[in-house]
Amino acid sequence: MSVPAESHQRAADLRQLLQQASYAYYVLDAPTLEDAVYDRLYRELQDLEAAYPDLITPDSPTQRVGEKPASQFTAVPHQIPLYSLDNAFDMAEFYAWDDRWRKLAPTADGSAIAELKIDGNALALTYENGLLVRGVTRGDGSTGEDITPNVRTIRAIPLRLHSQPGATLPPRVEVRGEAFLPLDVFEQINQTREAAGDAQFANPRNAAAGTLRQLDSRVVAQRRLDFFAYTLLLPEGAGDLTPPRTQWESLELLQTLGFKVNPHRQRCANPAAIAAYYDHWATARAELPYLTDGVVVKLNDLALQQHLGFTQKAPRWAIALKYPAEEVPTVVRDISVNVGRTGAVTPVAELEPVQLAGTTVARATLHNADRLAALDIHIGDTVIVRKAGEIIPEVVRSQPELRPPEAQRFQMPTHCPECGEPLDKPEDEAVTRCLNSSCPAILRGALIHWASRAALDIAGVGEKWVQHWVERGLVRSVADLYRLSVEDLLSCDRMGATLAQKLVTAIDQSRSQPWPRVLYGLGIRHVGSVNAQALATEFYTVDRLANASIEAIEAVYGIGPEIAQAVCRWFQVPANQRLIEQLKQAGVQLAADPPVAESDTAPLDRPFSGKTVVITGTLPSLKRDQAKALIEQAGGKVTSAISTKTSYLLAGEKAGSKLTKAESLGVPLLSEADLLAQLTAAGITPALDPQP
Ligand code: 3BD
Repeated sequence: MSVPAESHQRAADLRQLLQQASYAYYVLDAPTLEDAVYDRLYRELQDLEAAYPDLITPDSPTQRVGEKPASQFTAVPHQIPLYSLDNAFDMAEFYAWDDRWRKLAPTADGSAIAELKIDGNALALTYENGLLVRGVTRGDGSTGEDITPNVRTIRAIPLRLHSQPGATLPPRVEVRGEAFLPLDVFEQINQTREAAGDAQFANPRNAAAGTLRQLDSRVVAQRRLDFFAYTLLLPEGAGDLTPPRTQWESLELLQTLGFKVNPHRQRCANPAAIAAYYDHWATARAELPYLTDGVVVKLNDLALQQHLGFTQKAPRWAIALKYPAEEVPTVVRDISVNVGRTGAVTPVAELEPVQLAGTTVARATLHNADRLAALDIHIGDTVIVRKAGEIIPEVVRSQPELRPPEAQRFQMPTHCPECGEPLDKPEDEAVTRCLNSSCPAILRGALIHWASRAALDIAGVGEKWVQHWVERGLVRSVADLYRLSVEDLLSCDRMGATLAQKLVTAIDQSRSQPWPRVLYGLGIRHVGSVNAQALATEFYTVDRLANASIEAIEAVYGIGPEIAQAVCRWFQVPANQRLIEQLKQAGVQLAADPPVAESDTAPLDRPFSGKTVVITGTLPSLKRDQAKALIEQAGGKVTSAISTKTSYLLAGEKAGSKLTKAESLGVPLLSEADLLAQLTAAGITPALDPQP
C-alpha cells in the first residue's frame, strides 16, 4: 500500500516531537509536554503506523517496547572487552595507585575526572550509522548477553544518536555505561512482589540485573530502568565529530549524542581535590535518588591513558575509590534458626528493623555456631549490621557494653526445628546440618531454587505458595509440581481461579526450559549456572551425566575434583534417581540436542544443508542410524527411496538394486570415508562410542 505524502510527513513530525519530548523528560529532566498531550501524539503515531506499516522506523518512539517475549538471550563476544576496575578502600590505597601510575609517567600532568560510581549493571551499546543495533550485558567482560529488546525500553538511551543536520556520524559507536533502578522504582517493585508473594530483590542492583534479564521486554518497560553513559569508543573513526582528547570531552560528546551523563562529575587537578570530592559525596550521596558505592577516578588525558594501558584485568589509569559498606546499629530481638535447601542450619538474628544500603533490614545471618560463639551475641544485645558483598545482611559485632541485664544467651538446637531429626555437626566443620532429605525446609528450598529465575524460571512460585503446598502435603518433591491441578491449587486459602490457572500454566511451560537450566535447578552442590552450562554441554543427556565417571566429569573445562565428586555422589542417591525418573515422566527437558560444531550452527554453512541422502549396504564402521544422525547433524535429510532428487547414495558392502538405480539415474556415490572426511572438515566429530 503506498503511503500518502502527508501521512509520511506527519509521521516524521510526530516521531521528532515525541522523541524530543522524551529526551527532555528522561535525559534533561525538564519536561516540555503534558503527559496527556504526549499520549495523544503517541497514539496518533501508533494509528498511522498501524494503517501504514511502511512508516515504522527502527528509531520510532513506538518501537521501544517489543511484542513477543524472547525465549532466551544469546551470548555475544564483546569486540572490545569491558575491563574491571581496581578498588581502593581508603585514601591510603588511593595514594598508592597515584604513586604507581606516576612512576610510569613521571612528567604527566595528572589531572583526573571524578565520577560517582553508580551501583548498577554495566551495559555495552553498539550504534551503526547512528542507529542502536545492539545492547549487551557486561557478562564476564569478554562475553555478555544480547538483551537489545530490553535496552530499547530504557528511555534514557537514544534509539538514534543525535547529530547536527548533514553531519555524518561515525560508522560504529560503542557506548558503555551503567543501567540502574532509581530507589523509588526499586521500592515500588518490591512492594508489588511482596503483595504477589514473590521473593523481594535484595537491593536495586539485583533488581536491575533481574529486570535486564527478563525475557519479556514489556515487563522491562514497566520497570523504568535508567542509564548513565561513561565511556565512548569510536573503533572506526569519528565521522564528522571532533574526536575527544580527554575523558571530560568524551563525557561532553556523549551528552551531545543524546545520552544522560551523570551531572556530578568533576575535574580534579590533584589528589587533594579528589579527596575533597570523595568526602563530600560520602554524606551527600544519601540524598541522591539512586545508589552509589564509590567514586571512579580516571586520568583525564586520553593519550596518557593510552600510554599507561591495562593490566590483565583493569586500566592503570583508573581506580574505584569505594565507600565502606554501610554499618548501622540495631537491637537483636530474637535469634532463630533457618534450615536451607542444602540442610545447612544457620542462626539468624531477628532485628529491630533498620534502613541499610537502600533496603529495610529485619534479619541478618549469624553464619554458624562457631561464628555465633565468637561474636558472643545475646538476645537483647545491640549489634552492628552491614551487607556482606552488599547483598546479605550480616552481624559484624556486638556492643557488650550496651547489654541489658535480661539479655539471654542462645544455644544452637540439637534437633532440626523443621523435622525434628537430630542435627549433624562434624568436629572439623563449622556448618550444622539436617541430613533428612525429606525435611520440609530442604524441600521448600529445593522448590524455590527450582522455580528461580536462573533455573526453571516459574513465575509466581515463591516462598508463600511453596510453604503452603509443602505444609499441606500437596508437593513432596520437585516433580510433584508437574502434577498440580487447578483444583489442587484452589483448595489453598486465598487462591483464586485466575492465579491457579496462571501457576499451572507457568509450571507447564517450564517443561520446555533447556537442559542446562534443569541441571542447575536440581541444586547439586557446587553446580551453579556456569558449571551447569558446562556440564550440560558435555553431557547432553541426564543419563550420560548420571553414568559418567568422576574422571570424565572432571575432564570438563572449569570443573574441579570437588564439583565432580559432588555430581557423582548426587546421582548415586536413590531418592535423586527416583526424582530424575519422575521428572522424565513429567516431560521436563533432561537432554539437549547432540552437540553441533560451532562452525555449523548457521544452517546454510552445513556441508549437507539441502541435501538428500539414501543409505544402502553395510558400512565399514558406522551403523545405519549413526550415519543417519551424522548426516542430519550436518544439515542433510536421509530418505529411503532413490530418485533424481537424491543428492548422494551412501553405499557400503553388498549394496544391491539401489546402487544400480543410482548409477542409472546419475546420482553420485558417497563412501563412508567420504562422509567422514566431509564431516571432519566441517568440525563434526562422530562420537563412535560403543552403544549397547
Ligand atoms: C560506574 C568496570 C572503566 C572504563 C574500565 C574505567 C567494572 C562495572 O558508575 N569506568 C563508572 C562506573 C563504572 C567506569 C570503567 N566508570 N569501568 C565503570 C567501570 N562511572 N559504575 N566498570 N565493572 C563498570 C564491573 N561490573 C561487574 C563486575 C565487575 N566489574
